[in-house]
Amino acid sequence: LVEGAKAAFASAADADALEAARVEYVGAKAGKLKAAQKGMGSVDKGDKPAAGKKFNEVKGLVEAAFAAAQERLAGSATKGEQEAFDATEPGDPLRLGRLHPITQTIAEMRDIMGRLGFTAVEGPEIEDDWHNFVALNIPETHPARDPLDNFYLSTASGLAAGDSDDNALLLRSQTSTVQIRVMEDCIAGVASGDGPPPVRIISLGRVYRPDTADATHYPMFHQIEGLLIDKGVTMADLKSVLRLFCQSFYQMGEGQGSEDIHVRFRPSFFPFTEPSVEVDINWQGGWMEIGGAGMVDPNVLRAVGYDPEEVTGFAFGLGVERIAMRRHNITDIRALYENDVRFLEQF
Ligand code: FA5
Repeated sequence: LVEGAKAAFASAADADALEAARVEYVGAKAGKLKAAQKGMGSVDKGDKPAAGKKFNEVKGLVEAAFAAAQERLAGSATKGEQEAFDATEPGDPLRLGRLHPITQTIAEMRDIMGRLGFTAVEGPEIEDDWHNFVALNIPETHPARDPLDNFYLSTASGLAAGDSDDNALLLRSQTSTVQIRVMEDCIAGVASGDGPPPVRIISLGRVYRPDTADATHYPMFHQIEGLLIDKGVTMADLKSVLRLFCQSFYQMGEGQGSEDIHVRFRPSFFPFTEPSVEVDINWQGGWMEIGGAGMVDPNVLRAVGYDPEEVTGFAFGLGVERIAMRRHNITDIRALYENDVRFLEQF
């Protein structure tokens, strides 16, 4: 029995084979060891002590053979694992993320304008009626305030969309709101003796309009706003700054270089600038509108507490996506927000 058990356990190649051998020899119901124990009943009374001793000896040997086989199999399993792990193999490469092209564009724009002396400031994306319209000289009847052209948020009082309520809240439709906030702060600064103009800021951030998405429109996009207020600021300063900005931006890119960048100013109208212009750049054989600009309207200067006889200023607001599209030859703005990794990993 001992020899048979030893051979069976030693030849078991895997856990299943060992289990079968275990059932055969030490199984609690029909194992050979159990049968031998039952056979003890027919042994003569006088021989019983010796037979019992012998049985225990056999049982010990069989169990030891089983334990040895178990250990052998466990050992080889670990060894197998060790062999499968090869420390010299090259590891799985870590997939590095990268900044979204718009985030990269914003960083570059901030850098360029910083070198021109403009400090970046931020404003809230949820705005009130005053900063988005009233202080920007946009009267209550102006079509830009149409509920269909803005994302109004219902107000605590239950008033919504376009109601003449100075507390009406909306997702800002332009970064020009930040102009007002900065000028208000500056006036407060003057009042508290913190210092007079110049104001020289930019603000970069998201704006929202319920525009239907097409190749050049998206309901959420980014603008870069610029504002300069000082004594004797003229339209010539505005044009120079915008030209320098565009030239520097396209010089930094690998796409279309600055040598073929043309900036065109078209007379236009904005309630908060006078005179106003629309700014275009050449692209794909035509012109693409990138933003609006102009001299800050005296009414706006007055609304926040400046004396328009003393200071003048210019402001501009440009679409960040459109400017980035020309740089990277992206012909559809929607590609920027589809989160297709094959597209995004090219930047
Ligand atoms: C304005 O938003 C004015 N606040 C700009 C301004 C600032 C004028 C300061 C004067 C002084 P406009 O609505 O034209 O202007 O938008 C400016 C630019 O934002 C557009 O030229 C375009 O480049 C971009 N833009 C407008 N709507 C969208 C849209 N739905 N998707 C992507 N870009 C857009």
